[in-house]
Amino acid sequence: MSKEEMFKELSDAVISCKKDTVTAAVEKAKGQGLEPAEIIEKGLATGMNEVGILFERGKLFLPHVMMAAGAMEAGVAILEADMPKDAAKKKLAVIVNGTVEGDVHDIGKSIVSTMLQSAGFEVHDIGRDVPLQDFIDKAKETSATMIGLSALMTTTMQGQKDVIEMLKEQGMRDNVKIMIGGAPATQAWADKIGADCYAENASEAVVKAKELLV
Ligand code: HCB
Repeated sequence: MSKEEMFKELSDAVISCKKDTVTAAVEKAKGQGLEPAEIIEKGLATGMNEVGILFERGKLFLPHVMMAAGAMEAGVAILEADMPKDAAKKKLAVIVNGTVEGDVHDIGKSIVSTMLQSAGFEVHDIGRDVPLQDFIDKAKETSATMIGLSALMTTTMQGQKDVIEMLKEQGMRDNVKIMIGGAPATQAWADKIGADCYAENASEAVVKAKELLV
């Protein structure tokens, strides 16, 4: 089976909303030597985006989206176990990562945390629907030099801007770099709110976070 066919099988498995189908497809992809990052981004995440489109068009309903999300999480969990932890190695930087207040979407944010961690960052994932001040408090507590802010809804992306404003008010803006991500975020939005970088996906988040170290 070609890589493209395998990606399609992974994507279709998520659209099927069936956990067993997803985990079987992930095991098969692993067996064929595909990297965890490409299994997630080119396979599972493509399927999840398609689920979003079908939901928008009224072809799938919320329970289906929840089942597809659970199935994708089960697939990602298999891959997370294979990713290097490098606990003994010196950490590149400390990052606080979470999904902003009012927003429960956390699949993408968690993938970003895992990939940053396996790339050598010390990641403090503070979860989803996180009160905005908690990002700042956690950064102080852990001496983090980066904060990752995920928002999946147009109604919650304002939280990304608010954290930046709160950092300025609290005299902390120069101490931490801000990375933003999530489906409605763009480079233009990052520029507008004064974020240090925007990452479209987890691989890009690793590249951009490393660039911020320089
Ligand atoms: Co949800 N939902 N949802 N949802 N949902 C979206 C986001 C809509 C776009 C669907 C639609 O209408 N087309 C929409 C938002 C519309 C808007 O903008 N206003 C929407 C809605 C409306 C809602 C509810 C309000 C529905 C309702 O209750 N009526 C509700 C929200 C409640 C709330 O938050 N207060 C809701 C609930 C749900 C769940 C629970 C069923 C489920 C989430 C489960 C979970 O996360 N644990 C869900 C899902 C799964 C989606 C869609 C279908 C997929 C999101 C996803 O997981 N994508 C989504 C449609 C879409 O986004 N196209 C839909 C896959 C991951 C891998 O991609 O973009 O999250 P990602 O992450 C990428 C990337 O963005 C980047 O890297 C990640 C990995 O590559 N990235 C970062 C993300 N965060 C980063 C942070 C960084 O620092 C750097 C990079």
